[in-house]
Amino acid sequence: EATKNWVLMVTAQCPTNIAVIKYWGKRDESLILPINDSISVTLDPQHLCTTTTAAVSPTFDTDKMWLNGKEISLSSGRFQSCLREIRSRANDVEDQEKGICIKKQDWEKLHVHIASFNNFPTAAGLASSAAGFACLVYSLSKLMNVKEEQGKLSAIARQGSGSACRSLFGGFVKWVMGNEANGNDSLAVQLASETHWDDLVIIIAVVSSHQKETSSTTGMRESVVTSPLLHYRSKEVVPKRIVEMEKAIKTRDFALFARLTCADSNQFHATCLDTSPPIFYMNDTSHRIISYMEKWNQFEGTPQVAYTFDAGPNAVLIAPNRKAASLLLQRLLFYFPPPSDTELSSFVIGDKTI
Ligand code: 2P0
Repeated sequence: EATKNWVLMVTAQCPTNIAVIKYWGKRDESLILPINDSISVTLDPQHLCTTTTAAVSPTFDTDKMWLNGKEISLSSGRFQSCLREIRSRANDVEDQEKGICIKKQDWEKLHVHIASFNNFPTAAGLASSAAGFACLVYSLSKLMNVKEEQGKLSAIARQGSGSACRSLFGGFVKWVMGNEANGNDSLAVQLASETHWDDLVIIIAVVSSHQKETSSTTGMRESVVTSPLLHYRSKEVVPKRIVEMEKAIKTRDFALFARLTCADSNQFHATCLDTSPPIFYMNDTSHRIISYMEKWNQFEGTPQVAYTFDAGPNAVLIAPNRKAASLLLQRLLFYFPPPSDTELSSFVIGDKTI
């Protein structure tokens, strides 16, 4: 008689991603299907990443999850979709050393425990759901010996949170909106690997770590219903920008990359302003950063830095290389001087020490 006290577990790490052509708006709320393609860059795994351990044992009597040590509910449709989709693709798993043999059909009865940690503040508006759902889906797929290729897994992560599908790949990633009603073709594809343009340096200036007032899910729903600009953007602007951005990435054309990234961030925030009632994600400090960066780029005649802002006031600044990044840091320190007793690894922008 085999022992029932075994636990089998898998740990995975997944970085977050930053969109340079933004996703904003769904055409299907429950399957999470977007109204336009988007493109992102995946960060290095040592920064802003989620680590998730998924475990299975015959002694577990329900599925459970902990986030940063606190138990959270798995009852939402998003968690349930991810769990259901992964379970339905599970395969036999054998660990001879431990004397474990799980048959494909056993997975329907077995329960999982999932523990997830973010190495960054969850509430800081730094795309925690992207890394979180990508890591959840990936760790479960390894635990259950799911054999789907990464693109298919991305379509499952998408059902947890749209932007999560892009975190299944490193480097530059495109989320193809797809056109099938079942969403099977709405998935991520890698445009370029993490080594293709590894001179780029990404600096995140935490302007405020307060939780945002309007969640992305709610915000984009309101934009779809009320913003004429959003529909113009998704039909007329984004398709052309996607082609241009792919070209900029392929040829490592920083000037083109920076122009498109800044323009797309600004148009995304314009659609937020065009929403009724208007949504303000950026604050005065964000606006000051934009104007400093624009002035610098204009002064030099060619872009030195790209900026982009998501559903919050924090700035994501992208420099073409380490030299430009150090000049950028000098500028940030000049405009937002830290108090004299601050260690140089952290400084103050707006109301928050980072
Ligand atoms: C993006 N954002 O492309 C855009 C830009 C924020 C601004 O994806 O409802 O958390 O879970 O699909 O993915 C944030 O939205 O929304 C987001 P859901 P998600 O990165």
